[in-house]
Amino acid sequence: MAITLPDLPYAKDALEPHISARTLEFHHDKHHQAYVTNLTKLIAGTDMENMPLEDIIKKSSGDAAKAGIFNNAAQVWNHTFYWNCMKKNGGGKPGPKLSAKIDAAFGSFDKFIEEMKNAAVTQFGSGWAWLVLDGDTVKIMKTSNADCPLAHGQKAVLTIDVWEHAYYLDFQNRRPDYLATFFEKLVNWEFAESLM
Ligand code: MN3
Repeated sequence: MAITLPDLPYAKDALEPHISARTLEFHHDKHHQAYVTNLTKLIAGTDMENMPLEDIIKKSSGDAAKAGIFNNAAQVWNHTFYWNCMKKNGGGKPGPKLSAKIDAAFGSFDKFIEEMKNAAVTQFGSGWAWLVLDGDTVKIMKTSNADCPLAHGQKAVLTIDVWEHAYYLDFQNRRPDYLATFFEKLVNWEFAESLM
């Protein structure tokens, strides 16, 4: 199974003025593509060459000798998932199934947003903030660099890329502004609900 770069699920300018076409040109066409290209080279001729991406992530996780494979494979997966977590005219509130889980876990939607933003803003350096499904319960997780819930037996429901390349052209160093915009204008709750 060849590892390929999936198309963005929207036009490059669909998220403007919040996330620019320029950011998506670099983020999707250069960064995401580079992870695909690197992974393809790293697994060529190995027993991982024909594995599904999820299996490559699980098999290479925690193996220091396969750190390069893990990092690139997880970044391929993470970015594909992240694109789906945003849409044109996003924002609003989750659907009924996810809302019920969020209320049960955090007390209220507003409290969840506060905690998710806090996780994302306190992720030191590069990484990701996630909402994950752990059994029947949702919880917040943050990961460094390429690490992802799949490597920890968790199911991702929503993610925010907090590597600087995700927001620097549009927000410079203002990560909190990027996070506020993500939840007010971009988040695709229909996608998250579809995973319940
Ligand atoms: Mn990124």
